[in-house]
Amino acid sequence: MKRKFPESFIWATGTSSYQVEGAAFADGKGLSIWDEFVQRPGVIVDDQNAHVTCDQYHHYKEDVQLMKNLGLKGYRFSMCWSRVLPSGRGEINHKGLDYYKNLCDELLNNGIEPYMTFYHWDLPLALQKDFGGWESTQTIMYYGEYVDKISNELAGRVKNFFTFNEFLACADVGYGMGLIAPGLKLEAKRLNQVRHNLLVAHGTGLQVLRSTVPSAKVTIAENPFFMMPVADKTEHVEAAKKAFREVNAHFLTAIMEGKYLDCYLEKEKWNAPQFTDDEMKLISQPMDMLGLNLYYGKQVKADPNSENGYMIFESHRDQPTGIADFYFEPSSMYWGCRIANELWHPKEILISENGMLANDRIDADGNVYDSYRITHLRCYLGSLARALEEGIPVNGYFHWSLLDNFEWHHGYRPRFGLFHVNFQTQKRTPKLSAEWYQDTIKYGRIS
Ligand code: GCO
Repeated sequence: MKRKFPESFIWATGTSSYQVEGAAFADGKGLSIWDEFVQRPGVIVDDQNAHVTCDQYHHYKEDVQLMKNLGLKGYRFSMCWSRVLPSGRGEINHKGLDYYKNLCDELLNNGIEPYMTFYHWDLPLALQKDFGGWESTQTIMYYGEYVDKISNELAGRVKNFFTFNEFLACADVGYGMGLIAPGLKLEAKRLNQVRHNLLVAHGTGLQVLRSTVPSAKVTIAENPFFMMPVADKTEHVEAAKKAFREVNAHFLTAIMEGKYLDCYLEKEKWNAPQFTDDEMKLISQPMDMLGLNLYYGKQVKADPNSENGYMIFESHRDQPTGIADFYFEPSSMYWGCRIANELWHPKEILISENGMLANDRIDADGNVYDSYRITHLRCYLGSLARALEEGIPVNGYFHWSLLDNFEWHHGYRPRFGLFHVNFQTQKRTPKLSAEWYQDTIKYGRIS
């Protein structure tokens, strides 16, 4: 195995607005559902919030230099909707928008391509209060207006857009389990409608972008449940493909195929979402690439005796894992790309997220020796190299994350960055893994 990456490969990192920006109340920004959610006692570990976090709002120039030194070709960030449209609608807050214009200019001047996500979970609070957030079609309409206004303003700077980050987290974790904002626990019928509304919003955003920035490349950053065959035999591979389609029927499969699978509609029965044929067409407009947030997958075995023909093995407690339920499954990288490619032939695949959380610590000598993250990178990128060698059109890898940041309801304890952040002083320290990533980018090969 050569384990070489092509010259054109997009080496990148990712972050999101609420997790890194800080400046929660600066320059006319409106509140988001996260600004409200973090105030509820007990919902975030240690009752933390991201009012300041890594303060990228004020440190973006320094951060772009870190990226440049790594040799990055791309940076994925998200826009905070309520920073640019404080109540989610109406007039643009130009001070807020200027931040993103400046960030893009700084990136472009340093040879780094901006990849912007329109929605990474921080809905303007006003849209939640006034309409019930994603339960309402009003929010879909305002999302379309938001994409319209902003893409017109940023055309010329941003050529690659993600409409949404992770439907599962937005809907199931936010409106079903209530673990992240808006912290609701809806019953199945209402939850399914939220899921559907998010897909319609994606379709609306994509349609808008086709007219505002026709040359832009557009996709989603989605984290489906990935499936891997227990062995590379036709029967298990076919079983894994079938499981992948069916388990992700309410999000990715619907987007890629323009329909809800019968198995999903039958399972949900009267709780199934209401939808129209036109909406399904909107949802499934062709995308220019497929962004996959890929952390791990589950093993699947063909099982002729079961109703659906397969058996899925849930992650096992004896499996290698990090400090949270993030299992170490490097081969999910190869299988995730291969199965998505065989099922739907996307024009291009981007690994829009992959990374490792850890309890990184600064050593007595001031360094962070995260050799375990190097192990992670070696193994996952080795698996990705296999996908490339087999001709699967993977075009980029966005490491999550550039910096340690606010990890949602887990607060600041799990660290994901290539750079350690001291949240008191804002000092950034490159970890050992940053050196490894820099070297990998430079030579396009895995050491
Ligand atoms: C997600 C989000 C990121 C997370 C990352 C690590 O995948 O949950 O896109 O915001 O921080 O994935 O959990």
